[in-house]
Amino acid sequence: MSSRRGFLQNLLAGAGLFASTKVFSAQEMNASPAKQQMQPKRSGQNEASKRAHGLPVPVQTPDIRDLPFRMDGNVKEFHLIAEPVKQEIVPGQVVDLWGYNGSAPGPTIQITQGDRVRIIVDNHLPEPTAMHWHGFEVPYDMDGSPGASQDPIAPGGRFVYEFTLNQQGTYFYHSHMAMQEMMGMIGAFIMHPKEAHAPRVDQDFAIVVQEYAVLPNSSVPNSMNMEFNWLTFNGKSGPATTPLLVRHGERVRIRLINLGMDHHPIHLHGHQFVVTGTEGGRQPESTWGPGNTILVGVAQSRDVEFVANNPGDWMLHCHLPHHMMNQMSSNVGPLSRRAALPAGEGMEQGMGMPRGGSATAPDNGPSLGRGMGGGSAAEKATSNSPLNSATPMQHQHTPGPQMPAVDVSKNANSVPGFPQDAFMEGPRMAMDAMVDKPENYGLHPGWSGFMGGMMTFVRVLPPETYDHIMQLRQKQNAGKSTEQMPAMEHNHE
Ligand SMILES: [Cu+2]
Repeated sequence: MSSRRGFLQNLLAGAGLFASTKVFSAQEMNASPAKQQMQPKRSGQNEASKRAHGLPVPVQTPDIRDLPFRMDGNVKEFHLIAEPVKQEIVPGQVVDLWGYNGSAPGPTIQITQGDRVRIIVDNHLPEPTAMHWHGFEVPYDMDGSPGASQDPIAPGGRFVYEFTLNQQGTYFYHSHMAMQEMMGMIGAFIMHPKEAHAPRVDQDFAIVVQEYAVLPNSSVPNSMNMEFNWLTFNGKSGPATTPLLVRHGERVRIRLINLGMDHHPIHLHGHQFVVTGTEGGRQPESTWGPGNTILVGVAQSRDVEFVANNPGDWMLHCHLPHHMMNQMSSNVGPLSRRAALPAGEGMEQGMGMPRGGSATAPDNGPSLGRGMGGGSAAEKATSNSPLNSATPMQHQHTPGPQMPAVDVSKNANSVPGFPQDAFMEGPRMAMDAMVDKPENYGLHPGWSGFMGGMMTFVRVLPPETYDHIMQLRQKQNAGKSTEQMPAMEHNHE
């Protein structure tokens, strides 16, 4: 993982703005304006350090690395490798996805408005791919639309994209093969303005939201499903998502990016925010209105900003109920309360469990009803609609005051629909330890039992706690080498 300081050095070296990076530390870059005013002015500050306060802070993508780059003259050169990846969504749940450079979503790319950028894309997939730069105003032959602006990149092949970027905002890159998108092939592409937007944010985060249908007995998502059981923020489901850490009083931006089959209403607890940007870039301040839920539609991005003026560990999550859960079918209903499920052929057939191979494998076609041949048309159309039912729907009148008193804790099983949220205290506590990391320091005991799917925390912390967690994180990262460019053979003519 490249450190923030490393990123800044690269960013600035690339932008060619400053000869020396000594003049501003990561701390100075992140200090809130209020905090800076309280600190006595240090001697030795020069023009550069004053100007540095006008630079945007680098974006953090929790659980996802930044893509490193190198300078080739005045060109920032990146190297993306489209490849199969093993993505651990929660501890023990490793899914076979397709992504870039070892993760899905792929690493985050950060550039500055005006940069000349070269991105070498290698295809290590067994089928053709093409890289589309979503919303980029680039020459047509750089658009990455297969069959139109270019031929697809063959397996083992390479395509070199190069363009100058004059936009700013929250963009993304993705494969332009539809079903490859459903396998995870997307990544954030942040275009920073040369000068930070006002009011300047102290913390800036990016979250890519994705969804997968991973059927029982399979590690490969069924890219044809319309209902999803694994919902992710940056390739992790709660409680494995890494919280967003901010100091009390800081101004925060969160950039949400969605590429999947659903639109996600993302909700923040404890604060009102304003929407300051879309996939088209910064929005004029006259459009900002308060809210606490933002619908991030498919192929859209939304930037929200707020002042973290309310201390606490605030949930940030998609509010679709099924998207706040993991592996929904095994969480709900009477079966979820059995210590061990009775095994048998009946369940396998009933749930359409693939036996070997993925849901997209040929042997599983008939059992999952995805035959596309003439035979499928012979199936009889059926409907469960009440309108077609022989018995008309009956209205039930609730007895109201005559309702007998029930001790629900003793008679839970007599309540139709029970259980919906079946948990046991033991596993809950154990899960806290399983997902332990510096960023989770001090969370409420048992917290992890209530986090699933597209859920994380915005932790608005006292400065001391924030600093303590940063120290813990530094300790944990000590000795880990920083990210290098992937090796490649490439000649510049
Ligand atoms: Cu959702």
